[in-house]
Amino acid sequence: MATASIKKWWKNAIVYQIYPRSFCDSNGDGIGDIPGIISKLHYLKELGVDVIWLSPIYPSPGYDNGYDISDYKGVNPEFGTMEDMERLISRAKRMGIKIILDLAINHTSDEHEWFKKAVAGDPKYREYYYFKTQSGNKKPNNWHSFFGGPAWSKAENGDYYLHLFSNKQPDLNWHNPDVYNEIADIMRFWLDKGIAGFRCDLVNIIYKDTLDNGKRRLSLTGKEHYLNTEGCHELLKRFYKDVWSNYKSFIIGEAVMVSPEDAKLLCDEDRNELNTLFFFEHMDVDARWNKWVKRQYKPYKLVKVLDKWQNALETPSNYLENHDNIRSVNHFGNTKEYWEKSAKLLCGLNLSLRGIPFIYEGEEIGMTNGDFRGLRDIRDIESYSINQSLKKMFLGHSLRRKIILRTSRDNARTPVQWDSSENAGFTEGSPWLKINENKSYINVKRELEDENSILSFYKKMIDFRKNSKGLSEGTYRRVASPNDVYIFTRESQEERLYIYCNLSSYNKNVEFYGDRIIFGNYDEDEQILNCLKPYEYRIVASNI
Ligand code: TEU
Ligand code: CA
Repeated sequence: MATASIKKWWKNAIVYQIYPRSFCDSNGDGIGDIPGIISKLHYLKELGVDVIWLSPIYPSPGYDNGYDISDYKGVNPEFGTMEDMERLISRAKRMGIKIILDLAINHTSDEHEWFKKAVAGDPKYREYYYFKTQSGNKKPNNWHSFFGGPAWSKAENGDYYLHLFSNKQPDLNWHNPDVYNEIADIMRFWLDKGIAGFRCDLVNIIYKDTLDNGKRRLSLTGKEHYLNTEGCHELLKRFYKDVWSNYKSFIIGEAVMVSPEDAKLLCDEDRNELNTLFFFEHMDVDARWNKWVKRQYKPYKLVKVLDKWQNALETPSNYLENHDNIRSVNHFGNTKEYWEKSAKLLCGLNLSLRGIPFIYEGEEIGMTNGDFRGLRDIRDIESYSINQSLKKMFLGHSLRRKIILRTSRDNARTPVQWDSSENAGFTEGSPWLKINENKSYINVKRELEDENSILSFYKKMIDFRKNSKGLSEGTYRRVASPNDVYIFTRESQEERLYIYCNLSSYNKNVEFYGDRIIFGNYDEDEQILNCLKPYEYRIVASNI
């Protein structure tokens, strides 16, 4: 019993994602860094965070903000030194906070030594990637890249290489045992330094079973050759046996395009692969055929998808926001009339679900999408690629501008708003990405002082969850409810909690179960019998 609970220390953790570039800048160069993170550890501790997931901190030319890694055993000088990193790990440890790193192992940067040696003709390193010699300009196959356009580009040696993301991110060849050994070694290197695990980027697409042409599709032609392959499962089992289980590490996979059935094969406990994973289906409820072409968001669809995943996974990972999507309050809330109320509702929802809650930097103060003036304010490589693809489809500037400003990943990457000063307390220099003008109101300092703020609500909610067996360990069951309202129970041996979430901007009549309201974002005077106000969140308890 004891070993089991030590092994699964992460099961009740509150995880906070830091996008280092945008978190806190300590030296005035406009870029967030590790000393900046260290300076905010007490803030995170106060919030109730148990685990920090750091988006990549390794050396990188930065075309994809660090998801293009050029040295897996180093620290990006923009972020600090290895000593800074060691200091962060030990300080956090002293405060009872664990650190997990982001590991992008589907691809490296094209500036990684391995790739450079490969292009220079070293036969050993050529086998680390997928190179193809072709006559003429015919690409080796018809696969698409995730960022739009073909998945093959020509290297300086004239050969084509595969890249499922940008041409600055060549895919690793996981058929080669040397690649496995290198990455296992890198994982041990960091685990020996005291980190607690990894968030493995794109982990379900690393192993390509063949390089044959794919069935032609509107986007991502070729995907049947690399999604959730048997080879991928074998690699994960090997990592689990050779590395992860020896360190009792927490391994969360980012799994693209998975159904619950695919996901279970990647993270059910008896499979000995991942501990849990990020699925995407709920983030795409308003996507038409990809996330750049949106349809109107319908809350009942979100409810349906969340319910499906709550029932499917042993330990779901719950999140409403990250560095690849727009801000959750823009996505699922109402920033016009109910900014505060809807941000609190989303907090309540995320922290009431069964599984591990993830909070993304700035979400806890209700940060909103960037207020970019035009495409010139955008830095994201994905937005640039999409712009190029849209141009090829003859879309005019104003339409492209509209699409990109609405969906760009930079919306969630604007610097964290610490106070209302000119650069929001993020930097003393000039920030790498435009800071939102609403910093004058949406900022940590003001919200710390206001007991009714979104931030105060997060603190109370985290505290509530930690002290509630029902929320942290209980079972989950959905209760029938009107459209756009999500009602479910969380039940432990002692208590049954009814969670009410009105995800709409309208009053909703509901039936209340349980006998006493114990938590929520409602206003005492405003309460109406048998009715949830817009974006109202409530927990009603009953003893068992
Ligand atoms: O994301 C993978 C991924 O699925 C997203 O890139 C997604 O396809 C994209 O955001 C669609 O808009 C991971 C990282 O989280 C992301 O930041 C990186 O750009 C990507 O991998 C490539 O390494
Ligand atoms: Ca800096």
